[in-house]
Amino acid sequence: MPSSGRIHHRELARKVVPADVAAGLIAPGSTVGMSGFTGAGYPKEVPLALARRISEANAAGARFRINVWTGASTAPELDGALAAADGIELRLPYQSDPVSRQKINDGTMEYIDVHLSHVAQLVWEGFLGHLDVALVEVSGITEDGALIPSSSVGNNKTWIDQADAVILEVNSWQSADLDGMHDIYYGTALPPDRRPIPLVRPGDRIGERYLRCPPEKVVAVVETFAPDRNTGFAQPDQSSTRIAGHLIEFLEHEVARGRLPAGLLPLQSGVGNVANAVLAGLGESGFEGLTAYTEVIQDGMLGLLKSGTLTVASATAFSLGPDAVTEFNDSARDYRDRIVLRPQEISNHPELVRRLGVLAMNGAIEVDLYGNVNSTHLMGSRIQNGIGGSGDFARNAYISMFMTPSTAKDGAISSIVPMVSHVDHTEHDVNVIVTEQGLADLRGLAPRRRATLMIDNCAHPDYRPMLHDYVDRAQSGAYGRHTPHLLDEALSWHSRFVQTGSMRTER
Ligand code: 0RQ
Repeated sequence: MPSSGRIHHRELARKVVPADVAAGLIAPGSTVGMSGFTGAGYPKEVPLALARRISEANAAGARFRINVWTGASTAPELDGALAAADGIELRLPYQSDPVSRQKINDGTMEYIDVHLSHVAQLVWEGFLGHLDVALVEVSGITEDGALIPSSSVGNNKTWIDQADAVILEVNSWQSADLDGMHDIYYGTALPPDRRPIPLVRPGDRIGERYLRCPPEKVVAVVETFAPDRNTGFAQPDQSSTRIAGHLIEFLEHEVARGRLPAGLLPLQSGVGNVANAVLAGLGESGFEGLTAYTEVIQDGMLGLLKSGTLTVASATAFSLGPDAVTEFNDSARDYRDRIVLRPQEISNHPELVRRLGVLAMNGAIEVDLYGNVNSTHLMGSRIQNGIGGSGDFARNAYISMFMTPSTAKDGAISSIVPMVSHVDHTEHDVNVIVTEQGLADLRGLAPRRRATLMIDNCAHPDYRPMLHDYVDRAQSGAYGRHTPHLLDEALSWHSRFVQTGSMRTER
């Protein structure tokens, strides 16, 4: 019998089983849609039990692998354990686990890197194939059998709707005060039946409080008591603090010029330490009455909500370091009216991002002279994480900003390069680039003017002469002078790094 007191539906209470029994219901070759988004709300015990079963089967000579779909990244108990057991054939739509990353880059695990707002549509359309099982963490089950979501919503609605069978993990570690924070919109449809989504302010509630799930579809329920596990954020270093400073000065300038309202427009902030540092910086600036229409609520955003600088935040998940997760869990009730957690096709919806006029701030790996951005690949072929929601926001934002330190690997790599080695966000979707050196506002500038600004404002001084030299020679020698490139040299910085360990030349 259930012991957590979180399962109030009789029939579902009778379906409680140990994790290894539930894992036994997942057959080799299955496609499993799991909950989980940036280390929040992922199933914690069934994937571990499944990884053990897969390891044993594979050690005995079988080839037991499954396809894993989620909201976004999860944690070591899910991605790490299944990847270490060689149990994942195909992974989508986003991950940031080091073991998985290694397998993907070794070519032994397939990975499809998808815009996060597109996933549900791809599944409904049937492009991704059949979904066998939905494995979803919830924080409770009501008397009527409705599911109270946990610390992320992600694609859970779609998984439950589309899968043949549902396995639930009911995690009583999750705060009971999450109840009331979610807004599950059931109004989406495929064309030609789509209707406008009736959301005009970040805090609007347009859907239902709970996830719907026919009880007969549930084949097992597992009770857990386990924390969300996320890596902590580093204290902002000098570089991140300077990036934050430039960005905040830019926003203040836009307000002073009358191009943004005093309370700005809804903020979106991406993953990583730099993004978190910008949020910390906003807390110390004079801005008030801010709002967020974003994908994840990280430590910095929780801090802004706590101080009252941020009045409301819409997202699909939390992404909190260990201290912030405990703090939030102890005081979830205080935040309940100011946080709305939505399915990721709504939190990241292009229609809504464009209508609200979101100010998008995302991390870049490298940027080229003309403003094309690579967010995903190191040296053109090694995936780091994935595009995540950055494209959903950047393409549709009111102002699309990208941030990166000007160098990586102790200065051996310039993050400002002649041509990016992989393109995620094109020059047409990118407005502002920020490094610790300064900020380049590329709006309204033709390509050659952008190049000059990128070099003088954003590149590291050590690399400026090389970049100027490239542009000067390209302008006189290129096939065309609109976006001048020297084709033999455009990616030579990357190949030099691969060969010598540095992008620098003696020239
Ligand atoms: O490698 O760990 O081996 O040293 O790349 O670099 O500086 O730790 O990056 O944590 O700030 O993340 C773009 C990856 C930045 C992130 C990215 C090397 C560097 C290091 C990582 P090492 P940092 P950060 C919505 C928004 C896509 C998803 C997104 C990201 C490693 O922001 O994943 O935006 N974005 N989602 O040394 C070669 C360069 C390099 C480089 C850094 N120019 N060339 N290597 N590195 N610059 C939220 C969601 O979607 C969930």
